[in-house]
Amino acid sequence: MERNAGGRLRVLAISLLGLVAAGVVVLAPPEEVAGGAGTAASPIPGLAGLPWGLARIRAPEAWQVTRGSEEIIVAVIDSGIDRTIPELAAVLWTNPREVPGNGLDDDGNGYVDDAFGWDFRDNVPAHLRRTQLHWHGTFVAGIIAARLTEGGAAGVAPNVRIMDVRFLDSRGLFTTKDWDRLAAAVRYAVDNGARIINLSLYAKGQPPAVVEQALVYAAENNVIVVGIAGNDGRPEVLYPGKYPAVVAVSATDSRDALAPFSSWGPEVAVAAPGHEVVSLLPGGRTALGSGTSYAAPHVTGTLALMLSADPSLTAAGAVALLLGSAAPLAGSDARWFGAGLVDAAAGVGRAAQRTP
Ligand SMILES: [Ca+2]
Ligand SMILES: [Ca+2]
Repeated sequence: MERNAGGRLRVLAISLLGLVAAGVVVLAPPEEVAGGAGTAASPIPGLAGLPWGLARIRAPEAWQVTRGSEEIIVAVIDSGIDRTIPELAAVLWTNPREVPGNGLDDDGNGYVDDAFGWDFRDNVPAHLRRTQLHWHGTFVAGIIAARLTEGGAAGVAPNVRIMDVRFLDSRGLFTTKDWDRLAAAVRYAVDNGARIINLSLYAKGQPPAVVEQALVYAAENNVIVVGIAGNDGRPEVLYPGKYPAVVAVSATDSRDALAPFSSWGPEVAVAAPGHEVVSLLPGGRTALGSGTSYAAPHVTGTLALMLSADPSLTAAGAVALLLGSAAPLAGSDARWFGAGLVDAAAGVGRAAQRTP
């Protein structure tokens, strides 16, 4: 196992063990983030400063067509997003039919003052969190859509809009008591205009039917759900990535090898960079993180660019183009990488060609 076990990881690992010992069987993303201020990915020749993952999926070439449209909304169902980071504040979704802070459900969607998304952990509007944010959601959102900053992090689709839907707790975890929250979070994203949902989380064991029903609801409403293979490093894709309604993503390293922590199996749809990925922590520091949680946002961002290039694409149509344009990896096993490494330039190119 190639894990950069920094202090943060050790703290997290201890808490995970504590939960297992307590008989709580459902765990969420145990990715590690090592570093902080001053850490950065190794520069790519000719692309100095750009995170290697973005170069590898050919995001700069895709940006020649589009950097994303503000009409395309991506829901990040995760641990919440730090709204104070300028690179993310610029791309966060606002609910156009909800007046914040007036105590009224102006748009009648069942959520009072959800002007900036909803926090299903504290059950308050997304900007009124009561409990401390875990870094995971900020890191994931940054990979999808952070505005490029000099020498810092950048997202795949920096002009789309991110809907902040908090689900994971302050430790980045959830338990078996939370399945209804997850289903509600998925339905919220669908009902409020998301075209894509990023689900960088996994569970031990199979969720109850309410979760799959929500994911099928997303598919029926033309919403793509991108999930993860999991971080067990074993030949078993974990839920919810295992569901047919989810585009399951495995993680590669900078040599296009399957990352040692990445789970794999026949349900893997596509692979993306997930080892030592550059993104943002709450507060705005740049850091490296490793996990399938950070591979999925590369795919989510690519799909967001494709939908920006052609908003008339259906969810199924976009996924078919994504898989058809992925780059096969030499000597690969389809259970490792699915259709191959996500290729944003090819995917966006094909989507743009569809437009009359
Ligand atoms: Ca509302
Ligand atoms: Ca209101």
